[in-house]
Amino acid sequence: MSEDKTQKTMAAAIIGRRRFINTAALASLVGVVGCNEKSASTATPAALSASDAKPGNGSDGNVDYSKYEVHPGQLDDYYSFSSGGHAGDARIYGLPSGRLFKIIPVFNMDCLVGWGITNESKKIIGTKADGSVKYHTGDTHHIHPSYKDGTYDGKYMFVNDKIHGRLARIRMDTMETDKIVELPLVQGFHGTFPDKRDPVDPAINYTTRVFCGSEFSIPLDNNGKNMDATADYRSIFTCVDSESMEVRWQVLIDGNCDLVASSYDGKLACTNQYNSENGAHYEDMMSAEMDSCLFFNIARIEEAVKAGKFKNYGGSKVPVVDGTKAANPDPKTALTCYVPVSKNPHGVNASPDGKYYACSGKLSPTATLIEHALVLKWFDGELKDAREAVVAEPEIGLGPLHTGFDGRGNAYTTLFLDSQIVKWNVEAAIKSFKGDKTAKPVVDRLDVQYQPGHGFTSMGETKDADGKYFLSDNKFSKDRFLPVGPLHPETAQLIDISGDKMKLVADHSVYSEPHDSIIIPRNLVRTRQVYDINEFPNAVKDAKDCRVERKGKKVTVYLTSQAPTFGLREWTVKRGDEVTIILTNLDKVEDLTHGFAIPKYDINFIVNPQETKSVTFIADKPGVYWCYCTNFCHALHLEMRSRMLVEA
Ligand code: K7E
Ligand code: CUA
Ligand code: CA
Repeated sequence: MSEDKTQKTMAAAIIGRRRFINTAALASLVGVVGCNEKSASTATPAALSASDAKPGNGSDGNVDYSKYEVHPGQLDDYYSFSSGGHAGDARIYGLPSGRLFKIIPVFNMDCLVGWGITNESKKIIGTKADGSVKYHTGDTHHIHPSYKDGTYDGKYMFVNDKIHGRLARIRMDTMETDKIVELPLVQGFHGTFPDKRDPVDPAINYTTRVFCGSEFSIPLDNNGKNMDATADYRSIFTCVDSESMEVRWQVLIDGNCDLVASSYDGKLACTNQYNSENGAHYEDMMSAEMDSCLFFNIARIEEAVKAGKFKNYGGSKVPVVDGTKAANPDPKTALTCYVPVSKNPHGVNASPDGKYYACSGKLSPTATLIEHALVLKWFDGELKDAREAVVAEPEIGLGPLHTGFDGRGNAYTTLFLDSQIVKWNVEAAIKSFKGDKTAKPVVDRLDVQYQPGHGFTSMGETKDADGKYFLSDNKFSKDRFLPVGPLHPETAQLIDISGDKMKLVADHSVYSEPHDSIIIPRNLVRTRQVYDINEFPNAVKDAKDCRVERKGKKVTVYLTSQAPTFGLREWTVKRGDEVTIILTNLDKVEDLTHGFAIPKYDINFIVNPQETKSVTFIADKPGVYWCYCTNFCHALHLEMRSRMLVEA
């Protein structure tokens, strides 16, 4: 088919389906979301058995798959860091192999590493007055590393918890969560993005702020007295300090926040709004033809905070400035700019050249392209209308969600309903928007299996986008893998975008449910192999220091591990004692991790080389307990044990 004919056929298909989606009753719309024509025809999952699977579906005779294999002993070229959704964790994969390397516990409990079990991890997660973990669940949607001068500095990654409104920080040298903050006045904290340089002081060109958007509006004083006055519900935009992880300031807004993007010059942050209606029910949330992409003028907000132009709400001490439309009538002093975009947008992504933001339509078959410089002009009072900042709105297909960029002027958007990735050219989209009929924004389409959510390009969220890979994190896998019961794995499909045509080169199964990910070349990630024993103030630095100390009913057991022994062969406590075990791993050899478990006391954690961890529990069950090493460390690993006697 000629390019022109392809374009026409695609356009006809889009328009045909668009009419359907716009006129369909709400009930059928929900039907479309759950099951489109393509996915319905591919498989009947309930009846699928291993022998029914059709290998080769989507495979292409023109692709040399061996180019993307990673052979035994070879290393991957890229890391992929992924948020784990309602598992509450974050994951590290290798690309192109798709091999899973590590699951980083963040908001969830993890009995392998002892996250949520050790005193140190409980302190990070947060505890109730009685010392028990405050929340056991988390819902991680977005993960983004810290920046220096528009690209990753390898220092931190930031992850959100949608459920409880928390932001976590992961240290990239150890790949462990080291701080968590709970945002005040927030429910449904969804989008998050670090700034890419400090906007106030040009000399500071690294991440100092992390922006957080709250999706659900709630009464500002959520005291149980207001269910129905939804006009008083509010959504809040939050800024967290990347070093102290304290909340710096918040902005009261109209409508809600969804995804968040930050600019490359540090001047703006933005969030797409799908519920500018402030509706409480979904039909209310889609009643308006247009919603917004809301921009925040960071310097003005920080000046307002400094000048004391803020309020406090709901007992929180965090300054809240007013970013509502009513409070910001003059663009020249406004803290916020609401750019109208088409109906219920989903993601918003900044292009690597720093010039544009792409907002996807979700309920409109379009992407809206907003120019950074024009939003700044609006703030200078030079535009009549914020809508003038929109420079393109190409029709790209049904259910557009997230966009990645290749650094060569092309955008790649996931189409949830069409189960496709669409590649479109930014300059062509701008020309077409200006009325140039010869400009054809859409340059390629590729079917994915099935219903893609996030999609992202290698280094695509940095100024160093390399245009090599696009990964499509799909929400349904249906017939792509051996059936494993009603809960299917999801598919992460690797697409080579280095040529004119996208090439699907691998299906990777991923544990439910990956949300967002990023792809980083391996040379930007520098991890440590051994801890510094001095990092831990409570370290037991010598096996000779192992001992039991008693202060009343409080007993501390100082313990070391060194393959294949623990520093104490046995020790005794009394029933009712509050026992704290401090364990330092004295082994200095890379990869020589030990574990420590006590039967019936629900204790299980690991200590990496030169690391110290501790646990505290009440010795309420008399008897002899074998405390054993859980991590295979030595030929005498099974013999690596110690005994605790709890005297009756
Ligand atoms: Cu990043 Cu799924 Cu939370 Cu889009 S959201 S798909
Ligand atoms: Cu130490 Cu196994
Ligand atoms: Ca809406």
